[in-house]
Amino acid sequence: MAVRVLMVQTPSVEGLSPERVYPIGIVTLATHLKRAGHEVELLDMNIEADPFSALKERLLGCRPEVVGLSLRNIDPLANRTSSLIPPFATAVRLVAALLPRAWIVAGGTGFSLFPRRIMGELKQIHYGIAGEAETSLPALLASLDNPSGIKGLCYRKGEKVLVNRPSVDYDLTRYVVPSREVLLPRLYQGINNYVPVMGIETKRGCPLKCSYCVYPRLQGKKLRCRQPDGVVDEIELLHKEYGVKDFHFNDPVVNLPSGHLEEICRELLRRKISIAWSGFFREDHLDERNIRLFEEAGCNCFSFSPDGLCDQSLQALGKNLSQDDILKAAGLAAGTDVVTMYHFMVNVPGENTRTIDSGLRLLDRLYELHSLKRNLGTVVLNNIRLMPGTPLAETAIKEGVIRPDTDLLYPVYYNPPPYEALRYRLEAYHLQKNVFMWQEVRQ
Ligand code: B12
Repeated sequence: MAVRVLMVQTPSVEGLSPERVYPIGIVTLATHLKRAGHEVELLDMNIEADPFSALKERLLGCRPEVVGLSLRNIDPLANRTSSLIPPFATAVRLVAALLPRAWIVAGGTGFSLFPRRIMGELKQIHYGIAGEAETSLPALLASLDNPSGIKGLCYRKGEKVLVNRPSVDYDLTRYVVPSREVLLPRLYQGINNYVPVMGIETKRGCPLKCSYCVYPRLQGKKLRCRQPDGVVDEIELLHKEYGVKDFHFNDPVVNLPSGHLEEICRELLRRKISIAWSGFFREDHLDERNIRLFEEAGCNCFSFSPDGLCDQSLQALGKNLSQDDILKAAGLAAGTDVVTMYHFMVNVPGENTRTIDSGLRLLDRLYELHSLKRNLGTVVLNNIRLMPGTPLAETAIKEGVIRPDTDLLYPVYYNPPPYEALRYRLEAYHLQKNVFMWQEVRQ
């Protein structure tokens, strides 16, 4: 039976932050729901001047039987201590108050990281789906009164919240391209300064074992790749039909497995599609040939997240990467006409005067390498946000940095003494180099 559904992207950024992203998760789900015969409307609260009035208006105008609330981000990360749970909780309460008979279903990455915690607190949520939901959400809509055996389904049994094992097997070789007709890309034009608004998935899954990261938990450990042709068809369509010129490849790591991104790039070149794109690259899978190919095919930013600033930190973070790998990749990227960004974690387990010194030398080397072409965009330095179920959260408990019952739903960073202020010191060190490089001021 056809159900009337409103899918809502709840606030993903703090009020004044201008960088928004096109909500590919709910657009993907709306596409699947429409194919299953449901009537679907979408609302992205992030592009509304008055998000809660917009939500109220849409709820009363559309009168949905099911409201899907997507919680993408729990908090803004980046050392900030604000939370996106309060606006999410408010959205839940508003739906329940205005439409007491509607089913409220929650999902999204933020929700998937804390399904029990969130449903335990927000009793108005009837169901949740942890993880990907292309198959599970249509299955839930077909059995709202008595769903069973649905992957990732979060449901209540008395006071308890039960969570089925999430899906990590949506077949990406049969990927259904999200229909951008349901939420027009032009609504997002001109909002951002840095981040490409439009994301494209070329794969899901991450086989790496970084000790602080939740990506394998969100998408599974196995790489599931789309057909390169299909990815390029999607880019071509977005470029021709909607005038999109700038894309972000939303994969956890864009150049894994070797060969897949290369095929996409060759196809972009073969079809002479002139667009710009970016993604997060793994250092040890770059070489002279593929980096040239990536540049030629439109890469306009190499983002690296080596995270560890020296070999000991890289090991502590489970990166399976060395400082030499970072420098080799940096050398390759520095030789292109593309901007490079580096992300590092500061005050990681085992930090000491030697690791700090080695980290400073690495920053020196990166700036030296990039000084010739002045193509180092920035270095982002963060403390690590502790996430439940990660090896680092266990370490933090063992070290007494957090208690076993510390509520990780709200921002908690790994930043024990005596190096709590290290981030500021490294930031000052890097920022001067960065500004001096771009302003051509000699030190
Ligand atoms: C690509 C990406 C980015 C790109 C986005 C580019 C773009 N234009 O889209 C960039 C690098 C710009 C970025 C930025 C940020 N990101 Co980000 N990002 C990702 C990443 C790797 C993939 C997200 C994605 O698009 N997946 C593909 C879509 C299709 O999947 P999905 O959204 O998960 O949707 C599926 C399910 O969740 C579910 N679902 C979704 N909604 C709903 C709703 C309902 C009702 C139901 C039932 C199901 C459901 O079904 C969907 C289909 O299967 C994730 C990590 C990951 N592996 O998931 C982090 C992630 C989502 N990002 C995160 C964060 C925090 C941010 C930033 C705040 C970081 C920062 N400080 O700048 C910003 C915020 C940007 C914004 N405005 O929202 C966190 C969120 C968790 C948290 N700690 O809060 C994640 C999980 C990464 C992490 N570090 O843990 N990000």
